[in-house]
Amino acid sequence: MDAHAVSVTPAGELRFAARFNAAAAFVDRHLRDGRGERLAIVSEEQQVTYRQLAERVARCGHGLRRLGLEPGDRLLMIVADRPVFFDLFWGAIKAGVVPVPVNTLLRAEDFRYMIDDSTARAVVFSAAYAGEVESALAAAKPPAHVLRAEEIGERFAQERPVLEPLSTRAEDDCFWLYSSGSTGRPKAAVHAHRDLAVTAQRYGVETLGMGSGDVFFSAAKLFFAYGLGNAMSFPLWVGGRAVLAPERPTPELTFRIIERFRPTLYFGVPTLYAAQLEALETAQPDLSSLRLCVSAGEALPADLLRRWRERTGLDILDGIGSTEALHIFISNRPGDVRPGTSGRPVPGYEARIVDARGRDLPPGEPGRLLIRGGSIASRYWNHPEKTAATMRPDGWLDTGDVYVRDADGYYTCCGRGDDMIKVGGIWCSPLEIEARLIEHPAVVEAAVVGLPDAHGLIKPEAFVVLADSTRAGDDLAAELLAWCKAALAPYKYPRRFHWCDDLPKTATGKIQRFKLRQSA
Ligand code: 3UK
Repeated sequence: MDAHAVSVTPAGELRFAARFNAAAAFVDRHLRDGRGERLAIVSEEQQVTYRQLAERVARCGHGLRRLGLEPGDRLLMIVADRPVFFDLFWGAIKAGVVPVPVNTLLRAEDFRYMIDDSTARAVVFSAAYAGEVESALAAAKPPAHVLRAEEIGERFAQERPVLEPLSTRAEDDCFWLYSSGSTGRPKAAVHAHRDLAVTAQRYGVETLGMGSGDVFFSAAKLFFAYGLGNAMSFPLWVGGRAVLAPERPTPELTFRIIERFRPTLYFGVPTLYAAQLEALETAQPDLSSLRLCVSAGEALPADLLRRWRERTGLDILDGIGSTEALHIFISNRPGDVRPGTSGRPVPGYEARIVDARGRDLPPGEPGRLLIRGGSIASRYWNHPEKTAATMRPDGWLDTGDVYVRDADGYYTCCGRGDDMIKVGGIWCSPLEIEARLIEHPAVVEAAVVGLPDAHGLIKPEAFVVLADSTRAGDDLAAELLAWCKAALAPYKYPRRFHWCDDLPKTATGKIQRFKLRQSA
């Protein structure tokens, strides 16, 4: 097998050449395959062909080396969704440098922590984040190099446009992604070269059915493992086209981009689908280029999917992924969607649901979700205990999620392990109550958390965002209570309603239930 080649066996297994550098497979391969003049990236600012991309990546790799970065050194990237993100990410990988893209929406203290935790040799950031990043740099142990993303092109313009990829193995460390849990500091999951190829093939090709004709638009940004796959590694794996937009993803922005660049695949998160649906009450964007929508990051309520289908005629494939697994490992399939579920394991992944003692549970019984497959991070950087607890030596990853499998093999999310509520000794999923609440026309968003009652017993309480905030009050509370009791098991109703203007969320749109618990 040629160096950096990868083949797919009839069973779908990926076989890697003894020498495999992901940048060769995702970027350089297209020049040999005659795709050099095709567009790899389009945006409102810039277009990049596969040939230009390969040259920019090579220059970047040379430039990083010239600065003195060596194989294994970390390059912390706080970079907006623009083509230079690709240059830096793949240029680093080609040179053996480890790119560490981080959430651009974080604050100075988070960046400070990541600069120190990663002992990054270089930090590169986009101008938009200068305020927070400069404060972080002032407080951190100084990295050897601080680079501006806007200056990379010019700075490395004189470098050679060809670079032999560092001779790595498929299982060698390739890049890191920080994973922010609900508690404690973020931890960096260390991913290998092969993880990018496995997710692109197993989920992208075999589950989504993506091909070279697809145009990919992800509302989730590149710094998020979800966006990194959707808008970068997936299109590059098949020689398709990525659509980038650096702005905050609002319904207006996503509609404008879809009309202008006519993507075939759109990747969003439930909160944004909800906002888009509201916007569709008045706007009539042309969504006819889309063949499929994808949702991940948190469970997509069945009612949201139903309304999206009704409004747009398009399906949304909900799937669960994680930073540790790199991308989606349980998913609905085109033509096989069970609303309210995450679907079935993606080819190449196995899933188990176990009790507190690690014993497998039968269908219908909720338990901890474990998964195994070819894209799981080897470890958390510098956290041997957390690695041992999460990425088990037998290959199983503890997702921290509580799931239930039905008799047909479909998996349904019951919430995070720590969000589940025991009511009268019975497991109760906050998501189930939330899903019911948002079916009510007065409710825009809802989050349910377990809070102690007068007896110190944990009971569900609801934090509710209303379409019309003047309706807040006892009458509406009574109405919502009856609404819940009409459709849910008797113990599954909110004991109290808290009216709020918005819900606390992570940068990637997940509701932070722990914050609601703390604030209450
Ligand atoms: C939750 C879901 C129900 C679940 C991600 C797609 O979200 C991603 O990664 P993170 O590390 O979070 C992982 C956790 O988020 N979750 C994600 N998707 C779903 N819960 N239904 C879903 N569809 O708690 C999981 O453990 O931020 C998503 C691709 C790559 C990703 N990294």
